[in-house]
Amino acid sequence: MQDEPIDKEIILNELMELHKLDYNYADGRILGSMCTEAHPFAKEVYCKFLDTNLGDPGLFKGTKHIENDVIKFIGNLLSLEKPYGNIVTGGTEANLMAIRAARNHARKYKGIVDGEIIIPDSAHFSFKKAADMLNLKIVEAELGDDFRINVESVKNAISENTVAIVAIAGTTELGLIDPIEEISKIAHENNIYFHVDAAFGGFSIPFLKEAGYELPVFDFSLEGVCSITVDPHKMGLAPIPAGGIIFRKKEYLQVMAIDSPYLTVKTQSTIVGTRLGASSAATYAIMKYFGKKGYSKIAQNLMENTYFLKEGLENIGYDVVCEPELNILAFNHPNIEAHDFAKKLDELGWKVSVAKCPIAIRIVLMNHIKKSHLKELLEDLEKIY
Ligand code: 0PR
Repeated sequence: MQDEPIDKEIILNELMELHKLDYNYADGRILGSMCTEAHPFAKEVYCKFLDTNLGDPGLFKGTKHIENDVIKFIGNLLSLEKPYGNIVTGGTEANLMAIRAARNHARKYKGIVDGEIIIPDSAHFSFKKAADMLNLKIVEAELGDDFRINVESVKNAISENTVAIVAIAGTTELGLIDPIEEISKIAHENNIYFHVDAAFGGFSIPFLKEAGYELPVFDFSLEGVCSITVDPHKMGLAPIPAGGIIFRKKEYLQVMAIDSPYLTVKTQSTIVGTRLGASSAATYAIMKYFGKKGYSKIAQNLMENTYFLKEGLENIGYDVVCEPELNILAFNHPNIEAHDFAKKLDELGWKVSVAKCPIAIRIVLMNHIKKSHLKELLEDLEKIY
């Protein structure tokens, strides 16, 4: 750091030069991201709440009220009348809170010391971080031929040390929904905590279902579901960072409570201490601004784009890995290995990612990818074929 102060304009120029190195959502070239450009109104609200700290909610009662309202809005969307939870930094922190709640609950009420969590092979790597931090053993449940969790495999994986079962509503790689109703039943019968990771699908499945799409049940209407991750900074179009963790019962927060004697609240259940109120305010704003109708329109439009890309790919001759259930599409070149294929696309400016299970190019059709971008992409793909 230099000794003397520097003029604002010089600093800003320097920063904007570096910012130019970043890819831009608006260019439509970022094809593997679950985040997208936040709505301008959400960003405006975000800036107004930048100094609020929900780590000490007694000082920011209005913003705490906003967070509670957002949890209520999201919980109600997920068929839960009286939800508990927090707006956190993202899906990773939300999943970590869920697994911590499950571990602490099992420790307190069942005396489990060496806990295990059952996660599908398709689970996001955040569960591996959670297991590492919480000292839990991971037991992986296999996927079926349809790339969804194999229910028998879950049953077989249960042991006296199981503290949680996890299923996904909108898998990271393929956007598929696990058979959550069946797993909820198994979890409930065995009195095991059941967490649903709907970080990606939570802000689209409810709206698509209402619009007539036939999608499976994944929410709190299933009695076995104890918590759900839903991220506003993915399909919710809120600014980063905004993850959501919703719990069915207050006791899941209580088993994580740590004394915070000198704060305005005497216990804290979140992992983070000082934490942004801006994320809650921006999520509140964008949820009110869009309403169910607005989100429904976006979700349907993204599904139409997904089908448009699928048809375009199949017309050229590419192999689509599976019928898309949400707005993620995975495909392969008949002769070029996926990583080499991704490199070729990168040279043409397309930023795609490669799924591992199965290995394939994966495209997340977010709001910044317009039909015109897809047409350009298909033209390039036709040349490579
Ligand atoms: N759960 C699921 C199902 C996810 O897909 C993700 C992230 C998480 C949890 C974790 O969420 P956070 O990243 O908010 O903590 N899925 C994407 C991934 O890691 C996120 C992403 C976003 C990746 C933008 C790339 C990118 O450019 O693959």
